[in-house]
Amino acid sequence: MQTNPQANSKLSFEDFKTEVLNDYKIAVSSRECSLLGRREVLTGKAKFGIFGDGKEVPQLAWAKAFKNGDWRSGYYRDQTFMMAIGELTVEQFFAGLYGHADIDADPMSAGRQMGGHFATHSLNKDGTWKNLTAQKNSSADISPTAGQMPRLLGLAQASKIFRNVKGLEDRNDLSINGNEVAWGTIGNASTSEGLFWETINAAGVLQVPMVMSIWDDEYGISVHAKHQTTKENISEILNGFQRNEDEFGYEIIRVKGWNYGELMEVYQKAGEIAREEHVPVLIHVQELTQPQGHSTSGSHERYKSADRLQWERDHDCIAKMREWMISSEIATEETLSELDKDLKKQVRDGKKAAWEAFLAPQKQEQQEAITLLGNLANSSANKIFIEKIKIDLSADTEPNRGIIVGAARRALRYVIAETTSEKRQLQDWVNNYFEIVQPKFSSHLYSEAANRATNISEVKPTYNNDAEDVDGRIVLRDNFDHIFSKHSEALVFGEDTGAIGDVNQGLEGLQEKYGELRISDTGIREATILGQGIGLAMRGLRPIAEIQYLDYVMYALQIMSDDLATLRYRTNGMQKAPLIVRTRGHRLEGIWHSGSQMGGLIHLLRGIYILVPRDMTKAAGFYNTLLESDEPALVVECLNGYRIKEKMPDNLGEFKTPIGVVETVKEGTDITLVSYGSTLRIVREAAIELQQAGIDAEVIDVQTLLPLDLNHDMVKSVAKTNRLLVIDEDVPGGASAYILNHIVDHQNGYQHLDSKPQALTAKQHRPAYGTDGDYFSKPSTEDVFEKVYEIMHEANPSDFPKLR
Ligand SMILES: Cc1ncc(C[n+]2csc(CCOP(=O)(O)OP(=O)(O)O)c2C)c(N)n1
Ligand SMILES: [Mg+2]
Repeated sequence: MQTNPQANSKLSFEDFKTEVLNDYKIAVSSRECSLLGRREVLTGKAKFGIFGDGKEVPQLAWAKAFKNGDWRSGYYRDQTFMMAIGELTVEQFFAGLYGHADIDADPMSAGRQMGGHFATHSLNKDGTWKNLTAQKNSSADISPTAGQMPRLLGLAQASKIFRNVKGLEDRNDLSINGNEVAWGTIGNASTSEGLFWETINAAGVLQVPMVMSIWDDEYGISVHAKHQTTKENISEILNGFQRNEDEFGYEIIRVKGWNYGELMEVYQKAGEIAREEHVPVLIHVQELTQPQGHSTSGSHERYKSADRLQWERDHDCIAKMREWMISSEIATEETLSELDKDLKKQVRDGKKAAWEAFLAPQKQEQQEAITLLGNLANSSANKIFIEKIKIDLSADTEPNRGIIVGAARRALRYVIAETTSEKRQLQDWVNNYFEIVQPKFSSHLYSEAANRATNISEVKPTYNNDAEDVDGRIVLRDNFDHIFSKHSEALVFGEDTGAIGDVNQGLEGLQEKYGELRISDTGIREATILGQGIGLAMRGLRPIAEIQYLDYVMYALQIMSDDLATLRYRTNGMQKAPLIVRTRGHRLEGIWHSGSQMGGLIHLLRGIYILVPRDMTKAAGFYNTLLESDEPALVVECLNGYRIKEKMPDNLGEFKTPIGVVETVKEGTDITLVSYGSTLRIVREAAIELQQAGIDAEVIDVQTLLPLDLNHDMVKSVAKTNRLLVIDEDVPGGASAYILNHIVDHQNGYQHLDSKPQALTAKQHRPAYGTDGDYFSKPSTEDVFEKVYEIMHEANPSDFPKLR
């Protein structure tokens, strides 16, 4: 791309003009979308609008430097970029704004995300990878500001892995020699978030091909830079990251966001540095504006001074580009005005087409409902009431689906006592409607492909006659060895994961064998360890991100919940990140390092599997299962289990623990005890003691909390014993309440119960330190024994007299 018309021949000046004009068209078209988009919200056709106006010109420059195979991780201002790379049309823009629940109409999210959240498709509709190096890629946006940063790190690091790790050379569908750049964008105010700083530091340490653009318009909604950024200048305070001859770091560049020529040069240069040298680049794009203010929720006249508003009008990037085009004789004022008019019309037409396409299926469904309501009215004693519902529905010229099916559902109440074929028809229509429409809003939380994790069958560990008893961590370590030799795309990273092979030596010696890129140490930065994993997984690698202790998952929890857990859902199954998060938790010592906050996790992480293996063989089996599939999971190893002896299986790397399947570890007839993880050992001990007291308990290990007991085996046990106690070391009302609810309600266990179903949990507070801290904070063998005994006493006081 030439940027200096004076220096060129006549012919190339013509080419240059065409290119600039084409860019201008994209910018104006994008601006028009923003202007009309706001009107659509204010007139009630769309719910909320946040647009890219004022940020158009730098995005044209970025799009030119962005190559096939590259990745974007950005935020809601990037519509012009998406249009410039050919991944967003005017109709699609408006389909997104209206929430059109069809992936072909709104390829960003099938209406699940508000407009301004962009994505491309990494997967085919059958769940298989597309050729990612033959297309331009955008990871799916999330709304929390700076939430795009951690994943950006992994997207960039993947290029480094592909370039330097042996065994991946033939994956040209995922990378071509690691030449891909990951491009991030963020608003100036969002650089105040910790995630921004954590990512910037980590990318500097890792030296990954990442180009970070900061769109600086001096505001974050109403809050000025003076409240956001020290010295009001993000690139100035990042100066210490600048690389020099002796030290690695960043290339930091500043540029004015309305200067088309300079922007073109800067983005070309940034792309080259990142792509060729694998060095991160930071571009501070200054002097940007917000012509319509932040979003449709407010007006910036309330908080910007008249001077500032005038300055923004004077520095509008499109107006500036236009002036420059006229003064450099690229186009005349008249040509551009004509063009503006045409573009306005094109956008209006696109908007209209999108609205009609959005409404068409709903109008058809409305007609179906009206016909059926009419038939029902004519056949019913309550005709007058049903007729009224029908008339109201017919009067709605722009009906949404809730209105349509709501009318049909309310009408059915008037014919409860009637039996007619018209009633049957409407009932069938409503039921069928939910079958078709509900998945539009609820599908793809987990994989729906044939190789989904819950479809991977169990393979039991097998043992030689002379199988050795070893520390649990040896089973894990030797199984990981098999994993890394079998899957060249697998890698693990975390704090102390590399050189010493994790704090419990479950990866001992593996860095020497597989190299520092595949078995690696990271800084203490849980959120970006997680993000690293997400980005690597989105690019087709199989990362295992290690969070040293379950207690410190809290630092990564926001990213797990907002980004990883929603990825498949928010893209309607068009992107995936099969990341395995490995951690260790449950009882050890103290307020931290003893965490078992499973209730919190299972509620915040729907979309991720949560696996709670009771020993290291089970844990290893989960890793083997997960690597056969492609879904994200959190595996919580028992922190107090690494030195406990387990028999060494002879089918390492092959045995698989099934996901969503419980295991009965002791059969019994008097009561069902359900537990998991470290607590299960205590429950098993208690069961032996109970046996001696004449109580025959059945003990079930749930093994996986998400999903829980897909085969409904737990209720079969309750049907036999008629009594139920769930035991765990979470707080009262945590995961134990979730399990109880599952058995009693979801599995209809209430029908079989002769005693009140109960839970035995840890205390409300966190566990105190030391042996007694543990005893008086978490359930002990005596607690389990006595709780079970109390239930039996209540049922049968003569056989089980009061204990204490
Ligand atoms: C974590 C989080 N906090 C608050 C918000 C609400 N919010 C949305 S945009 C925004 C301001 C962002 O400003 P900036 O990063 O400068 O981007 P700009 O909109 O100015 O381009 C805020 C506070 C959010 N989305 N996420
Ligand atoms: Mg801003």
